[in-house]
Amino acid sequence: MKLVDSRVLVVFAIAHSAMSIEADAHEVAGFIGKSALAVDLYQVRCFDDGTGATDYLAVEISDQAPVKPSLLSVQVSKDDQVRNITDLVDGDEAFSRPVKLKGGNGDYVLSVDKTGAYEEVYNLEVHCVTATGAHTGTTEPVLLQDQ
Ligand SMILES: [Ca+2]
Ligand SMILES: [Ca+2]
Repeated sequence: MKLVDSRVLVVFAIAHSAMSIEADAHEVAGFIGKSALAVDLYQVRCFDDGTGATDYLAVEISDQAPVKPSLLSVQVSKDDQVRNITDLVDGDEAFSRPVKLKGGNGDYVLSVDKTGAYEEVYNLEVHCVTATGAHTGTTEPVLLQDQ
């Protein structure tokens, strides 16, 4: 009887940790090339992992060292809606304010661009959020275009 109990516990622990990972924010480390016209594209899917349906996708961007004159921005789009946010301070390790797009469950496209011809390193933080502010199902962002 004790054996059975511990097996159940192990299965529960694995399932629980998988859910926790799914519910956490997803961070992407990116690199964008020198061209002033360079754009990196990602796709993220929001879904109900049992926490609840998605109300909006929130994305933050952090312009990492080295410090360069160009500013980095991320646009979030779904259906006919687009929202933009820019990290105004390069190399301070702090993220921009979150850009939020109320698009429900489904696929969102993130595009990262910049204001000048400098190579840049950045991080993105991505969360699908319910109407009550809980983190819900968020897939690992897929890189669609790397420039
Ligand atoms: Ca930088
Ligand atoms: Ca910053």
